[in-house]
Parts: sequence; C-alpha cells; structure tokens
Amino acid sequence: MTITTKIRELMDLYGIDGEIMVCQRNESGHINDTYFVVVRTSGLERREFIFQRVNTAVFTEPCKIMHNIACITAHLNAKYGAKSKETTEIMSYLSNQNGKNYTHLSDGSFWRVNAFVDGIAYDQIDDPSILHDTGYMFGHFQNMLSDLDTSILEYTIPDFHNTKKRFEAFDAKVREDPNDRVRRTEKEIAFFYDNHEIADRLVNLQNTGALPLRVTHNDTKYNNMLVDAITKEPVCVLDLDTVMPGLSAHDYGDAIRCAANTSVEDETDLSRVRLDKTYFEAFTKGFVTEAKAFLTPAEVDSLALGALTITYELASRFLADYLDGDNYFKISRRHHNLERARCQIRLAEDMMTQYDYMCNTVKRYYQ
Ligand code: GN1
Ligand code: MG
Repeated sequence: MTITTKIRELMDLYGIDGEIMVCQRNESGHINDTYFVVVRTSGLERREFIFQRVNTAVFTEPCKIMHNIACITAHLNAKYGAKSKETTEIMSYLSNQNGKNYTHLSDGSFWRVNAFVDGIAYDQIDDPSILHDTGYMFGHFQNMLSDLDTSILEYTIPDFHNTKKRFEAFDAKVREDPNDRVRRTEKEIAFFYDNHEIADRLVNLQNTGALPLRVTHNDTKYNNMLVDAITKEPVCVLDLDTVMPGLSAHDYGDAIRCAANTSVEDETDLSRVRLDKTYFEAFTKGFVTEAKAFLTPAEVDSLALGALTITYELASRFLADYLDGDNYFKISRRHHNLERARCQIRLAEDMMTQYDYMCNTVKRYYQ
C-alpha cells in the first residue's frame, strides 16, 4: 500500500475530506515516520496536517503514550482552561471518529494526526535569546506539571534514562559483538569503561530518594520546540512520546547536550564540538529561573550532572546501536551511529573539563 493510500484511509477515519495536494516526508526524527500533508477541501480551502506513524518496535505499547498525553492535557485544561496559552503550548492530537486520539490500522501500524502548526524546529541555534526562551519553555513544561501525580502516568519506554541499565546493555553488546565492529571502535568503547561511574551517580540519587520523580519530557532537544518563524518566540513543545516520570536533571541535561553544543549532534569534525559558555548560560538562565519555583536544592545540585550523564548515555546508545548493526536509530550513512557516538563522547569529555563551571553557573541562577 502506498503512503498516500494510507493517508487517504486515515483521512476517512478522521472525517477529513478533500484532495491530497502534498504528502511530504519529514526526515528529522530518528524513530517515527512523519508526513506533512496538505489537503484541498471541496470548498477549496487549504488545510495542513501532520500524520505520524509511531515506531512500534521502539514504543511497543503506543497506547501508553496517548494515555500520558491525555493525562497531561486534561490536567492543564483543568488548571488553566482549555484555550489558555499554557494548554496551547503543548502539542495535542486530533480525535478520530471513534473519539480516540490515535488510530490502529488493520496492517498493525499505529497513527496519530495533528493540525500543522507553522513554525521552525531548529537543528542548530546560535542565537542566545532563542536558547534562553527554549530553556524557559522546558522549565515551564515541568513547572506546569509539577503538581500532577506521576503515578497516573505510564512508562512508555521502561528504564529510558536508567543510565546504569543503558551501560549494562552497552557492555552486553560489546561482549556479543554481533557485527565484528568492536575491533574498529576500541578507543570509543574504552571511554565508557574508563568513566563508567558516570552511569551510576544519578540513578543512585534517584534510588535513595534524594531526587524526586517529576513529570518530564525526556527528549528535550531543541528541535522538539516549535519557534515562531517571525517573532522567534517559542510556540509549543513537540514530541510527547517519552513524557513519563523522570528526573528534572534528565530534561535539563538532554537539553544542554543539544543547546550548549557548538555543533550538530552528528558532527564529524570533532574540533567543532564543545560546550559553549554563552549557549550554556543562556539556556540555563531560562530553565533555572523558571524551574526554581519547584526545584529542590538537591535537584539544582544534580542539573550539571544531568547534562554529563545524558551525554554519556546517548553516546553509549549510539555506539551500542552501531555494534548491533543499526537497528534502533535511523541512519543516513554507513557509519552514522559511530559518528554520532564520537561527537557525543567529545562533548562529554569537554563537559568533564568544564564541570565545576557548569555547577557554579547553575547555582548562580538559582539564587
Ligand atoms: C531519538 O527521534 P527523536 O529524534 O525524537 C531518541 C532520543 C535521542 C534522540 C537523539 C525514543 O529522538 O532519546 O535523544 O533520538 N528517542 C527515542 O537525537 O529513543
Ligand atoms: Mg522523540
């Protein structure tokens, strides 16, 4: 079945009438398949949508995602009112004719649809004021949800940011070496063993109860933030697939991994990869000034560690996937996952040298 036939079938189920004018695949995500679709209605009106097929090999129980989204939307509606700025700052999905915010097609594929919201999702930002506002938006996301009982949420991917378990999975893949790729990655592999205490520190703080569970986004790259093309102000938070209970440090950390890096995530010229102080401070100021309304002092102390931990973790995930034969992250060139891993290792190394500065800067904005 072609993709347009599938989109047509979905349009019927959502009561969207009209002719498909554009059906264009968006290449930016590593996991799901996303299509921008333009429809011309019988009244010659132009309507724009995003149709997304969820990757059910990664999200084995995708209904859990939609349950979480429904929970947070209901919470925000009750708290602020359905049409408030706060509720529209978060992407929500259209209901099909059965009243569900997702659709299972007969071929087993899992879909959701939303009205296209115009804006830019940046792969690289070098304007500190946009970074500041992105920090504010992710801090605000947690702040708005800080009074939602985390126990009503599902774990859409269990142990998603359990870095200890990620390290164990990495270690198992190194031992298994299913594609004979260990011998060409020995230097990279050594980084994870040499620094393996990084994998334990946040998990231990979580397990002893020193850090509370929050409602977190868990994928806070800035391309998950839609920005107005003209005013450059944040419009809404995208990609709620991994919203679930987690640590505040995971969201801050993943965002810093992306926002404070001077390069893109898969840069091959490693001399361009480092943590930039201007970017770091802009994002941190936006995040901490908003999130200090609910953060405990122990959480504030954990934020810089979050950045190092998530960078280490993602590096290990990229390298484990490379060793595994590239089954998880989509790749666009042969050694793409290795290149991504090298870039994240370089960034983690730079964070290690700037660690005291990072901790002090976070503290400065908490006062
Ligand atoms: C994946 O598909 P995307 O880009 O939203 C991944 C994140 C990684 C990110 C790295 C479910 O997110 O954890 O940080 O790639 N999502 C999942 O770019 O594994
Ligand atoms: Mg995602």
